Formats: sequence, C-alpha cells, structure tokens
Amino acid sequence: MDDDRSHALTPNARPHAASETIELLDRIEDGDARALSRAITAIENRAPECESLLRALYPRSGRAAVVGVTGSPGSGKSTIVHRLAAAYAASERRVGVVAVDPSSPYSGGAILGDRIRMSDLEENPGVFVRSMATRGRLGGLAAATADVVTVLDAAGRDPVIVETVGVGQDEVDVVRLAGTSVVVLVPGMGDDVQAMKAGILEIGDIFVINKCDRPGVDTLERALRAMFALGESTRMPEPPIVRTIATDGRGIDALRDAIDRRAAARDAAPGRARRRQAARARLTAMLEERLARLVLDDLLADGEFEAAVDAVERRERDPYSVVDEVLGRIRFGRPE
Ligand SMILES: Nc1nc2c(ncn2[C@@H]2O[C@H](COP(=O)(O)OP(=O)(O)O)[C@@H](O)[C@H]2O)c(=O)[nH]1
Ligand SMILES: [Mg+2]
Repeated sequence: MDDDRSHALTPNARPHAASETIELLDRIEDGDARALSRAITAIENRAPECESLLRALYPRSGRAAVVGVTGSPGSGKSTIVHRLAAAYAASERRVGVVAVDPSSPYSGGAILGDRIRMSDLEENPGVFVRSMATRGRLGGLAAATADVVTVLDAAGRDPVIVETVGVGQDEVDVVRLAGTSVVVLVPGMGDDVQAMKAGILEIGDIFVINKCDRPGVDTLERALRAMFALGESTRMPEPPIVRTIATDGRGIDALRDAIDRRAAARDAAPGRARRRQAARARLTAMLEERLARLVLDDLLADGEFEAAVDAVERRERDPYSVVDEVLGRIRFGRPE
C-alpha cells in the first residue's frame, strides 16, 4: 500500500478510501444512526481517516442550534438535558446530545445515587445520545467535541445539546464552541461565587436556577441580577433567568423558549459575535490539539515524557527548559 504520509498530503490519492468516505457521508446525511456512531467513534479515537470526512462535513454543518449546558456536578444538567431533548423530540425535532461529563450517567460508568437513567432517552428514536471520554486526553477534548458536534449538525440534528461540567479550562473551551450556553445553578450553595470563579458567568447566555423546590431561589436570582448589573456593557441585554424543577419537568418549556428565541436571533449582532468566538475557539482548540499530538507522538521518544515528568518532579530539571528543548526540535528536526 502507499505511504500514509504522502496520503496525508494528497487527500484524494486513494480513490478506494475516498469512495468509502463518500458512502459514509451519504449515510450520515440520510440520518443513519449507525453511520453516525461509526463516524463518532473514529473521531473519538482520532483515527486519521476521519479527517477527510470532517472536511467534507464541515461546509454542511452550521445549521443546528448548538446548546451548551454547563454547571457544577449534581446541579441537574443531565436531568435538564434529558427533559429538553425529549421535549424537542416530541415536536418532531431530531436532537443530538453529547455528554462531556466524566460523571455523566450517559457513560454507563459509576452512577451516583438516584441519578436519572438515560436509557429511555437512548431508546427515543428522535434523540441521538453520545458521551465523550474525558480521561487520559491531552488537550484534545474541546477539539474532539467540536468534531462530534459538526457530524451531528451535518446529519440534521437540531438542536445539538452538549452537557459539560463547568470546571476547568477544557470545559470552558467546550462551552465556547456552543452558539448558546446555558448555565445551571442551584439555590443555597453560594452559587454566585461558584459561577464567577469558573468564568462561566461571562459566557452564559441563559441562566437556569434548577431545584427550585429548594429554599434560596430569590436570593440566588438577586445575586445573579446584581452581577449582571456590575458586568461589562457586553451583557446588554441581560441574559434571561429561567427557574426549573427538572425532576418533574417544571420550567423546561420556558427554557426551551429562551433557547429558541436566541437561536432565532442568531444573525443579530450578539449571535454573530458568538459565532465568531466559536470559530476562534475551534481553531485554537484544533491548533492546541495538533501541536500537543505533534510533540507527544512525533517529537518525543517513547518514555521520554514520563522521564521528563520525573525529572521535573525531583527538581532535577525545570519545566521551562524541557519545553524549550522539545520545541527546539520543531525548528531543527525538519528535513532539508
Ligand atoms: N430536588 C431536586 N433534585 C433535582 C432536580 N433536578 C435534578 N435533581 C437531582 O439532582 C441529582 C443530580 O442530577 P443530575 O442531572 O445527574 O446532575 P448533573 O451532575 O449536573 O448532571 C439527581 O439526584 C437528580 O435527581 C430538581 O429540580 N430538584
Ligand atoms: Mg450529568
């Protein structure tokens, strides 16, 4: 067979692979769930063959409302996403759900307490659910999530709802990819402070106060409004605050309305600014991932990274010179 490297430079060099890709592409566009699954698995594994597929799918994406749902663990994101997806599916929308939450019950991993079961959602033909593994990933989470969203979008899923824990830069990067971000807070936990810390407040388009069956709802709403008033002028108009009790579905229709209103206004100035931000976040995420892969896969010898970790931990080396030395190989390592 021909050399993989030359193939990478000339994407159409193997007509066989190309026709396979075209077939998968057609099936994805037809809404074939098996084809979707296959493509997403390839993306998750960062399989090289998924790249030509993504290149072809990208221009066909951009129609779906991409909704990020973020908030602390246990705030009720999965329950909300479940209700929301079911509500859209009930009105003939074909919904995509991506869970980027390591503790998410979609993943089938350890399920805490009475967390909602997602199996009925997975059996809903109008809803395609997929979870993303977050462990052991180096820099690629946001990029991989963006690719999965692209596939679902091109497959006609609309909305595409992404659940993610709002902690850590990786997660914030994921949220930035969404056209609309929903921040879930719960009363009585000093949430105002939590939200500020994560930098989530600035990127929230819609705020949900979930667990409104608990005390402290008014206090939280006042704290939120006070923070909007303090914010920059970019917060005009103030983002809507929706009260929900996700466990019994209360407020989900109002949340859906708020999401749809934003989606309808996507060509207004804030929507355009957000799309530009999303494109920027996407390019940044992809550059970070590619660079990390280049360094870890191509520049470092086997075991070299762990050896450097040991040396830095023992203070035998400093991380600055390690990074300088490794990046130096990009400049000097190129063939003439
Ligand atoms: N009391 C109450 N519990 C809720 C509500 N929404 C979700 N929960 C519960 O909160 C827990 C965490 O919910 P989950 O959706 O898994 O949260 P996630 O970690 O943010 O995805 C579960 O036990 C839910 O049943 C609500 O509105 N009121
Ligand atoms: Mg969850």
